[in-house]
Amino acid sequence: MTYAMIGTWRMAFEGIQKAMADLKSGGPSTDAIETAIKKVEDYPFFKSVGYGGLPNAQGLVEMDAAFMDGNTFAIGAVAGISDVKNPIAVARKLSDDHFNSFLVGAGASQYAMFNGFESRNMLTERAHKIWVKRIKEINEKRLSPYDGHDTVGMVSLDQKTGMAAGTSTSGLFMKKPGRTGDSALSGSGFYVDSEIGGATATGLGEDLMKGCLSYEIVRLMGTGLSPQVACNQAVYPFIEKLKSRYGKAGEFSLVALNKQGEWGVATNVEFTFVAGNQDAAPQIFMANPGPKQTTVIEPISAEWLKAYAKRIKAPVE
Ligand code: SD4
Repeated sequence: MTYAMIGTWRMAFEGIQKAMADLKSGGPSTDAIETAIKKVEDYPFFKSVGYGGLPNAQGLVEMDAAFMDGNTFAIGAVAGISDVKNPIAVARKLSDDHFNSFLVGAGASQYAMFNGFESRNMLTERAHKIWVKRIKEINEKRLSPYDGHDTVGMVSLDQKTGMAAGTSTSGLFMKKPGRTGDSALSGSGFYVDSEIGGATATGLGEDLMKGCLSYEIVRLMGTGLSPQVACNQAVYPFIEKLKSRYGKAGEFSLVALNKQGEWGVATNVEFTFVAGNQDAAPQIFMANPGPKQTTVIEPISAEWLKAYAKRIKAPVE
C-alpha cells in the first residue's frame, strides 16, 4: 500500500522518520503531520520553529502554524501565538471547528491555555544570545535584519489515501510584533486535497503570499501534471513575473506530494528537504535551481550533514 511524506529542510528528518513508521503500520496522515511537526517544534537547536525559535524585534517568540485535512478541507491555524509548547497541536484542534478556526495573537494564546495545551516559555537562552548578537551585528554592519528563517512544512499520505498538510514557524527573524507570513495562510503556506495531492512553502512569506503557490501547485497537479512539473511551472514563472512587475523576489522553496506518493520541489536558493514513501525510507536531499526553470535534486552529502550537525550546536560567542 502507498504511503509517503515530504517536508521542508533537513530539520524535518527525525520527525518524518518517526511519523513514517506510524504510516507504515496504517496510521492516518493527520496524526503523521502532528507527530512529525511536534518533533521539530520540541528540538531546541532548530532556530526557526517552536522551542528555541528566534524571537521578534522585541525579543518575544511569536509563532505561526497551520493544519489541513485533505479529506475534508478542514483547516485550523494560529498566527502570532506565544508561550505554547506545540502550536501545530493547537492548529489541529482548531481545525475541528467550523467557526473561529484561525486565531491570532493573544486570542490564540488564550485559546491554547483554556483548552489545556501545554504552555512553555519558548525563548531559550541560546536563542536569546543569538538575538542579542544579531542586533549588535545589524547596528554595526548596517545589515538587513531579515536573514535566516526556515519554516517546517509537511505533506503526508496514508494507506487509505488520506492526505494532510501542516506548517510551523517562528517566522521571519527580527519581524515586527504582529507580523505574520504565509505559513498560517491556506493556499500560500500550504494546501492539500486528498484526491490530488498537497504542497507547502518556506521562504519570504511576504512574497510567497503574492503567488498563492501551494494552491497553484495542487491545482496544476490536478490537471495531471507530476509534482515536479507542477512545482516548476508554478514557481519559476511566478518568480520571473514578480521580478519584472514588483522589482524583486525573496526566497522561495516549495515541496509537493501527490496521491500516488510521488514528489517534487522548486526553489530559487539552496534548499534541503526530506522525502520518503513505501519503497524508499525517508532521505535528506539537496535542491538547487537548475537551467531553464528546472530543479536540480541530489542526495545530501555526508560532508554537508557533518558541517550542519556542528553548525546548529556551535556555541554562540
Ligand atoms: C514566513 N515563510 O514567516 C515564513 C518563514 C520561512 O524560510 O519559511 N522562512 O514568512
